[in-house]
Amino acid sequence: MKTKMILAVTGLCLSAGWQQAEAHVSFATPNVTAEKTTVIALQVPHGCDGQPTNEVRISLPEGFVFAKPQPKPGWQLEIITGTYAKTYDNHGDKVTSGPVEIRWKGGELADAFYDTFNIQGKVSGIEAGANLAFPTVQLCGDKQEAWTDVAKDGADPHTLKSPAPTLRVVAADTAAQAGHDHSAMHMDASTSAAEAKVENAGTYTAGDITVTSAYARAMLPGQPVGGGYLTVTNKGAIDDRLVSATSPSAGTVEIHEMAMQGETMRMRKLNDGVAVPAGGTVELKPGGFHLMFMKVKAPFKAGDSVLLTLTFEKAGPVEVLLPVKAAGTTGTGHE
Ligand SMILES: [Cu+2]
Repeated sequence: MKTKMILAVTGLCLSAGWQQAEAHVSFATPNVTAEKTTVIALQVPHGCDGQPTNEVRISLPEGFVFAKPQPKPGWQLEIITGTYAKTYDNHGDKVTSGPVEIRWKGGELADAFYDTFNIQGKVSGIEAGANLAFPTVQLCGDKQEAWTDVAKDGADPHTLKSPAPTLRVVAADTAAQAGHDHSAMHMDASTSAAEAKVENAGTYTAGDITVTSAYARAMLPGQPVGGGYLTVTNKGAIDDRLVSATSPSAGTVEIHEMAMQGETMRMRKLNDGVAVPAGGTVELKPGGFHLMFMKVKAPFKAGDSVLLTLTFEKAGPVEVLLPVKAAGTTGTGHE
């Protein structure tokens, strides 16, 4: 498959409904609770260039332990074991080795079909807010599809051509609280974890709109644009919309969306901004909606703060200070 990243500068008429999950191998639930036995569901949305999938291989990262795959009718299982880098406690037993790769083999998943592959396991010894990548390969006869690109720490997944499916680790206590409520609370759990990770992230309010977890990425030398991320919550009963953003640190600030259209990852400018429905929460995050600082006056450095004014249709302007977090080794995909 040719996955290309295209910066769509023109007003492409993209139909609603396409999502990253439709084209990439990904997990059904993007968050995983630390230190709790859980089932993760890998979604395989298509074959390799139209060929049916005969084998799915998933590598388990350090910190995802005591893994047990769920057998699937029509597929044989192979579990490859290895030594863990750390020692884990399994109900009092010290465990130093276990499954490091799982293979479902000998099946036939037609390109027109979708399926999930489940693994029970536990995330242990990993900080909340971290991302765990599970590099995955689909084998289809003599073809293969490798989902093995992993963003370097702090890097923007914008630049990944074939991203490995990842899970975001959520703190056990936050998720436990969320568990008492309906599913919408899970969003709050992940937001809290993200907040906890960003130092000095403030809460900014105008009317019914609250902005939290705001940050910008440090820019690499020669990188022309910077990325900004934040979470917007609308506590009101009326739909609102983030219509524009400005910053004294940049010539212009654009509202972008990164998403899969068919098999192509596209970046596009949202001229109408982003809707924030009544009672809803919208996350601007790497790989999804985000702010793009264009014509940046001086490259953002870790430890700096970037002043940003967001303008909402109903709530009006909100001033937000974005702490700058360290960048990884990759850019934003806007070069
Ligand atoms: Cu962008």
